[in-house]
Amino acid sequence: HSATRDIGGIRISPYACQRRTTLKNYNQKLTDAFEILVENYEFNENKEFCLAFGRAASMLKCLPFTVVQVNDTEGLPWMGEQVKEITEDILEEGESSKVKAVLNDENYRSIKLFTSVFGVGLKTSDKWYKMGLRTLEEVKCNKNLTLTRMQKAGFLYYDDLISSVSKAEADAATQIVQDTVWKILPDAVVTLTGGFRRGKQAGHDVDFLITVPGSRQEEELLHTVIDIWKTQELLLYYDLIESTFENTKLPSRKVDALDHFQKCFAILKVHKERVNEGSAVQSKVFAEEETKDWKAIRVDLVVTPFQHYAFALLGWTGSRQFERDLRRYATHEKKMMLDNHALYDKTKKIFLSAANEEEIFSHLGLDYLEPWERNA
Ligand code: 8DG
Ligand code: MN
Ligand code: MN
Repeated sequence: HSATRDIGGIRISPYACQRRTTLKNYNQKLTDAFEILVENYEFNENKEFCLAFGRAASMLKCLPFTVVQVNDTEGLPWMGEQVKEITEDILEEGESSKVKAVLNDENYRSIKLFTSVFGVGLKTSDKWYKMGLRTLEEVKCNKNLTLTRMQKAGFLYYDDLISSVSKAEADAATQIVQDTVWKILPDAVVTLTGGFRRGKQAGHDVDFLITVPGSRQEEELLHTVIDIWKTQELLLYYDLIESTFENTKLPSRKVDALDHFQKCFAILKVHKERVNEGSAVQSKVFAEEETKDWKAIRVDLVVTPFQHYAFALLGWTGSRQFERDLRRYATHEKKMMLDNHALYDKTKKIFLSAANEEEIFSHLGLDYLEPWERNA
């Protein structure tokens, strides 16, 4: 199952953290199909199948060639029977009946639609589906529902939030975050993380990591940032979560565990004049649409103490599949525990510190992967 194979001298490891996966995907037709299945199994809470198709998709993303026949995948890790069957259908018939069935499935379509609203997760979607609701209009008109503050914002800014964030918009958001943070603490380090750090040209949000080298001045920072944005009327929504981090805690065993840093999930008002798309299209849109000269953009801000910065950066850069495999690798191949805060060596019973990502890879005995090689 977890065999390794050589392709043109390139060793294909079952761990995504031992594969260089850039955004150049030669097998997008297959990986798109698998990711639809992953999503559907996620909705149905089938963890095993979720993992199986997720790993297969991630593996195909690193191949330096297009798979044209099932034989091309011979000996690759994670190519189980089910995966092979679907691969065969797509290669031979151009599509998979199983994937088509999912795309036409009423439950899948409803959950997909409902979870596209910021603040709506699986539980809420499931509830709405079981109430017989099928469209967002039906949800909005239903008088019996009480929406959370987050969901209200999700509906209010729905159109802006479902249209993906461009790199230019991410840069505009970065300017706003840096301007504000540096006004308060000029020494603070503000780093763009998430998909944009991996080189993606579009994303569903913009992720930032903030730290202050030296003293523990970071604790009040986020509160002050929020106050400033409020007076500037740039904050459409925010949820500030205080840190629950303790230095002595061992790294979490769970692969998908959330971290304990102070963070803020926000919707920022980004004025279109701040967005430099590098074309004349923008001003045209601008002229036709007189009423709204801004776009609502989802922003995640995470604040970390300086000594945990490298771990947080590695954790928040993603991709999710890369992170999962990195932790799995640490646990099973190194008897170490890794999470967004720290790395613990269970054999030596010590925490291994790191000033940058390179040092974490080195502690784990891994070749360093640049952020743009982590698109597993
Ligand atoms: P996208 O926004 O372009 O869709 O992709 P992304 O940037 O890769 O995904 P993301 O959902 O914004 O998450 C970025 C990384 O942050 C991802 O590898 C998972 C990681 N992450 C944490 N903690 C949390 C958390 O509490 N919420 C979310 N959404 N992501 C988290 O380490
Ligand atoms: Mn993101
Ligand atoms: Mn995010």
